[in-house]
Amino acid sequence: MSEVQNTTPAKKPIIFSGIQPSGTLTLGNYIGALKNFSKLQDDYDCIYSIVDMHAITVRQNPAELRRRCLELAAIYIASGIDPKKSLIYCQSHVPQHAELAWILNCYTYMGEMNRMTQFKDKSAKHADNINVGLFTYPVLMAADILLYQTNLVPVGSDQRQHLEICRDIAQRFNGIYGDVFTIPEGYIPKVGARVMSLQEPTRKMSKSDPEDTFVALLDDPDTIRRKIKRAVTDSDGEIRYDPENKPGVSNLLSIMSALGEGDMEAIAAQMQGQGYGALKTRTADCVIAALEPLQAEFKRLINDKGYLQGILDENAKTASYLANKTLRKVQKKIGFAARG
Ligand code: ATP
Ligand code: LTN
Repeated sequence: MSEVQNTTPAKKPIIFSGIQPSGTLTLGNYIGALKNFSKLQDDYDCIYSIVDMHAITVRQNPAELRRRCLELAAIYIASGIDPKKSLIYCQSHVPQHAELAWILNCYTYMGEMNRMTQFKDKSAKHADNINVGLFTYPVLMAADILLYQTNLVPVGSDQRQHLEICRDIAQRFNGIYGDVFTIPEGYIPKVGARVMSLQEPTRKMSKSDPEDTFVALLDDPDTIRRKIKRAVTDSDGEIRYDPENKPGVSNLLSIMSALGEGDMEAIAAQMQGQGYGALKTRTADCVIAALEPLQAEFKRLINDKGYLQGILDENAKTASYLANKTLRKVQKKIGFAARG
């Protein structure tokens, strides 16, 4: 008897990630996260959210927040994410995120949240608005990830601790109710997982810091050149990869490496005997060339608001359908009354 051929295509593993529309995207966001999003879309079913609910843990101007959400959709697409292959949508359009986050809040301990370093950093930065949302931010992030039975989460290394807590919450829940959630893994780049500030190279480059500390994805070539020229280095004059002792120079070397110039030591060896001026010129050339195609595509897309809105609307429906499957399962497991 011949075997029946299974014609159902194998289900691809699932990727979920999100970026906050909390400011102009930086080179750090690009190298640490965004650059990898489009690369993964052939081998995974990818879901990329514009996490506006996370963004409001810090006070936002309403008109700007609305504009930035649409801009982030355009940036996602301009970076190569194909909205026909991957889902791009606003987190606030899919109410299941908030619903699952509430449930998971009841399975997360104060002590766990108290250990989160991002909460400590952000409370210090926004001492006038240390709200409860900022405190439970990682629980909402866990809900984002777990709703879609995510296998892999591409993020920069600053999100490692949040991913760990997400896995802990999922394992705790599964321990009580059986295998409800897939336990996700992080996908953190080897080079460029933590791009440093141009002005204080011992701190992470961040989109909510002052302008001169970061390169914005949409900065024009002159601005990029100027910002990189002014980047803080050191006074010993030697081009060498040594993040401990030479954080500024090492940051420029890893930016180039992440953008495809080879490994840091090799670039440093090629540039032996040259000064920091040459290093900065080469870094700027490399960044400008890497961002140029994205910027051109962004300019085209941002003028087509109807198209962007259509994608967000359509994809939110699909995301909501997928999210509902997990949410219903969770509600049933914990004993919420059945619906008629
Ligand atoms: P904010 O300053 O508003 O907290 P952010 O710049 O840290 O924002 P997020 O929206 O929180 O950006 O992060 C989006 C993605 O970019 C995450 O995967 C995060 O790990 C990554 N990322 C952020 N900053 C860097 C950086 N300096 N280097 C590498 N990856 C980064
Ligand atoms: N907290 C993340 C953004 C984020 C996220 C997610 C990333 C929110 N939800 C789910 C990956 C998966 C940050 O970068 N600050």
